[in-house]
Amino acid sequence: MVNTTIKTTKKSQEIFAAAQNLMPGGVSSPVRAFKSVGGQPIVFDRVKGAYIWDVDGNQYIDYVNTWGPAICGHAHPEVIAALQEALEKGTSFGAPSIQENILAQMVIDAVPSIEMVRFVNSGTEACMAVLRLMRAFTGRDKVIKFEGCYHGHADMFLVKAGSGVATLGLPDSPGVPKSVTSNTLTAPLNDLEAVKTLFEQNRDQIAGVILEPVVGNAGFIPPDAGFLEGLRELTHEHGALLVFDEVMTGFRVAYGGAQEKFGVTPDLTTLGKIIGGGLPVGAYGGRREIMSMVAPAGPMYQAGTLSGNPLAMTAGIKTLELLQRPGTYEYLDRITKKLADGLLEIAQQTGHAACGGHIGGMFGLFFTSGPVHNYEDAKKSDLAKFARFHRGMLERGIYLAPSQFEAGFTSLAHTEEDIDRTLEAAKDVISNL
Ligand code: KE4
Repeated sequence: MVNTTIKTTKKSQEIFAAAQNLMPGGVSSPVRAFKSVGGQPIVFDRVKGAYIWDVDGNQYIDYVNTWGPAICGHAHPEVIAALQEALEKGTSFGAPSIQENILAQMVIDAVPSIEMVRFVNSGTEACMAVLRLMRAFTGRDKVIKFEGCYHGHADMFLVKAGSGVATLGLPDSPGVPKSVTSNTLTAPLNDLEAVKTLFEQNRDQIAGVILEPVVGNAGFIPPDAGFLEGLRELTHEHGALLVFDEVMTGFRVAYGGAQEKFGVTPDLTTLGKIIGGGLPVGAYGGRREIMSMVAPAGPMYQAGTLSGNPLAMTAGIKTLELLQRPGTYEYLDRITKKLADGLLEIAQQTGHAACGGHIGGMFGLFFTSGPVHNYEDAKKSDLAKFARFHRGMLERGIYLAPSQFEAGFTSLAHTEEDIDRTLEAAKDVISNL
């Protein structure tokens, strides 16, 4: 049993205080600042397997997994060895490499919708490019996204989610002109009628529909039965494209992603996180006739200095090789189910309104009776209680995502003992919430 008693976080506090003078909010990405759960973020010193060590020497069991990529466990020895070998050959080529061919073939073999793929450097880039491709292929400008879904920080996706029925997007962030988001339509998740209405109101103007097939960015919200199938039918009927943003779910909920798990094949897919094994990567891919529009094969322009970086490709190749080993997803499902069901049981047995669940190596817990079918439902959860839960677990050496509107992640490195330790800490924390 790992000893995750937190002694002091003095060094974390000193380093984070200095960081705030150097970088906005002291972080390189907003969610890391712990704004929505309060308290100070811990500063990582190193990670290995299922564990984090902070700069004060405290050890934590990690359920953020660097937001998904570390599905084989942090710093897997085989990934590290492959990277060490690749490093001897240089850090960047800016030219074709065999590694791109190898990873591209693995992605094509794994993901049902992908016949051709383009590598980029982040999920945001992948989603930006796939939106341009949807528009280029259909000649239409409008796109439907869902409230609470996150597709990176590109202007056209930063849309104020209208309450209730779908609305024309209004900028959610300063600096995003209305002209950019006016073509972004929104609908509540799991609401096929709202999507039908949008198609009727914008006949022949909608290039496509993009969604997280299992939502992780509004907390964990799986698709209702028939929802994905309904979107597939609607987009076919209206000559629009269906795009699964599998940056988070790709290789996480199944080796072939949510599209394999649910048996619904989109026209285009975005990927990221796991396929880079922890190094910067993104990708978009789909039917050959659509991807053939991408420059230089076709006229739709998209480029990147570090795209297809040999180190990211190497880490991705080794990670997918590890994930192909027999029993991977059965193990992930088993330990994640034990964790998610255990947390829910503890919350409900101690009288808290709670709901949640898991799919593959992804899980979530809301402090609301639920059920949570969409972002509006998710926003009804007790955010203050979640913040206290997060803080209590952190103080007991359990590192959860610092926001109610994020999913949790397990890895092949998490043991039954780690799960038992986590549930033991949760019993202590939740009973005192
Ligand atoms: P990146 O640009 O952060 O690589 O990917 C954007 C993105 C696109 N699509 C989905 C479904 C995603 O989950 C993400 C990024 N996920 C967040 C965590 N929910 C990244 C963490 C962060 O923003 O710091």
